[in-house]
Amino acid sequence: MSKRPRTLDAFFAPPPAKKQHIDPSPSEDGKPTTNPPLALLEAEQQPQSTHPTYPFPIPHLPHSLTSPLPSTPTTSPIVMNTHPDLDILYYKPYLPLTTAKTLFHHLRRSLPFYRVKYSIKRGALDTSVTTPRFTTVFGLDSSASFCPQSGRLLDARTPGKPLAPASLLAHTERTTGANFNFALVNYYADGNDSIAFHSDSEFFLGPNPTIASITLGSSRDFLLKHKPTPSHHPSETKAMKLPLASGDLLLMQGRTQSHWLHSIPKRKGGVGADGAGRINITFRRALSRAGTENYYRYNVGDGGGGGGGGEEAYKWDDARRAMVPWKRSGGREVEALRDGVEHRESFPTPVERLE
Ligand SMILES: O=C(O)CCC(=O)C(=O)O
Repeated sequence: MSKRPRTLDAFFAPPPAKKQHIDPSPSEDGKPTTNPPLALLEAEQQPQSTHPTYPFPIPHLPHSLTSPLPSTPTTSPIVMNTHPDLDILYYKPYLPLTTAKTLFHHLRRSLPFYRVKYSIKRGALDTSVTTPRFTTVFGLDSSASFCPQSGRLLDARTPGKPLAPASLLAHTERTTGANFNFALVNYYADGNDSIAFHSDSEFFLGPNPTIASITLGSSRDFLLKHKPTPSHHPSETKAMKLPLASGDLLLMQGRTQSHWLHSIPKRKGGVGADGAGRINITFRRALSRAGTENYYRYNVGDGGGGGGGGEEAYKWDDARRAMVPWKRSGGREVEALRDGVEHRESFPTPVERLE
């Protein structure tokens, strides 16, 4: 396997050029594509990213997958701005179907995921809740460069945790003109996984954050409704439904996060139409240290893979076709964990989220 130096630059540099494979299966337009079938993708030897808080090394996106990323989106976006405070560009699709499918399988196989636990007060009782989906976070952490006086981010391009889908992030920046520095990746294993109405108007993203949200795998409904208004606008009660499909991109911008709520409701009948589960990637831009640390703590814990109070890490098991708890074994993985424990810091209370 080719070894690359473990510098931060290396995380953003494209992997060395590989021979292109032609996939005989047709794309949406009936022509052969340059995306490799999964067996070939697996056979590719990919350089890997390591970080003290990764429970295992993470392979880069294969060159055969990133090189065909089109320089412009497949379609012009649908502009959604006729409702009050709504400002969304809906690229349907953003990625070709075959690229989205290969990316889905690669990310599900490569990334450590976590099942977030938090506690809420129900009457006098503290109740523990497990978020019904898998999540993981890449990008900035406390090792990034912040202004000591204001706490604001100085160097947005210095990754704390290297971004696994970095080339996709760069492509999304080129398409949308927005800047992002971290990614939340969600995996919905089946129709029972969901996220309740909430907005991504967290303090550390600034007042009107721009968020790019990409769907890979099964289609799921995405609901949008206005936050309560003094005039009880009908968009508060009648939710808008977008049937997000594999390869779609939603760019939520302007006043969308501060004035609207969104959700992925549970879906009857278990898995989606193609039986595959769904990955959602949201690219965001963090602006301040405290919020960034909170966000990591909330979504990943200490990233230690179940050791000493962090969230338990899960990894996709191809044979069992399910996420299984990641178990520590020997060698490099143990080293990474040991390093992770040494780097553990104390964090303030978790970011509040509506579940
Ligand atoms: O899965 C999605 O499309 C939405 C995800 C979301 O709203 C979030 O993670 O904040």
